[in-house]
Amino acid sequence: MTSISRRRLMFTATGLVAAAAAPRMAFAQAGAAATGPFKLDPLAYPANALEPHIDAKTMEIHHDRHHQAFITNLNNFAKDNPQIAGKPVGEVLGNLGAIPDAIRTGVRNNMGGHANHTMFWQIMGPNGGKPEGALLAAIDSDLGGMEKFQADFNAAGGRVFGSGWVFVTVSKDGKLAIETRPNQDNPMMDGKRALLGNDVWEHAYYLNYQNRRADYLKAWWNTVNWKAVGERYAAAKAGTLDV
Ligand code: MN3
Repeated sequence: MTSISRRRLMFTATGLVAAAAAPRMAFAQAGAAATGPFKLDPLAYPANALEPHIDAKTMEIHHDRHHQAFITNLNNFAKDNPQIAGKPVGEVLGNLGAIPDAIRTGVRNNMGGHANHTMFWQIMGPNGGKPEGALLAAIDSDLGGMEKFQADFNAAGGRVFGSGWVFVTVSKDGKLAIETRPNQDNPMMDGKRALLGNDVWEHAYYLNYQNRRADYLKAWWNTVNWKAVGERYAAAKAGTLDV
């Protein structure tokens, strides 16, 4: 995430904002009714930019409705629990035990969903290139090279029962691992970070691929923005990767 969007996630429900983030806040409010501290960033590319691998309608429904629902739910929780908007998302998800019982599951699901989808939009894009440099070296040493990595990742995504995510997690020393999570859980919930991840909820692929998750997993690689993933890898090693 950029530093500006990270600051935006730190807005308090009292409306106090970091000065540097104020212009973006004003822009966001001009575009849609302000309903709370959590905001949905627009996609950085057109909804049809990932066709034919992911169709525009799927992207619109996924971003504008599914991700927006997490934001709306978080803003509702924040009305009575402004503390959930007062810290970076990674800190809140890393300490869910501090969240009141009544909203803990809701925060887990909706803030996890917000974090997962923010990452997901960021690591996709048209003309995504190929992994390079330190990232490619880590893929070779930790995941057995691109071919094995992609086959193992697709297999792990295929094994997720019901709804969930398949991730590549990255440790602070840059070590990579393929891991899955159920529902909208995120590696930040156990102190890790997602380098990249693919959404294997049916809403991510059902319009185009129906029940053929394996075909979606295979095609999805055409949408990955390796430049963005490389930047996330560098940020993870620097300790600055947020969601
Ligand atoms: Mn989704």
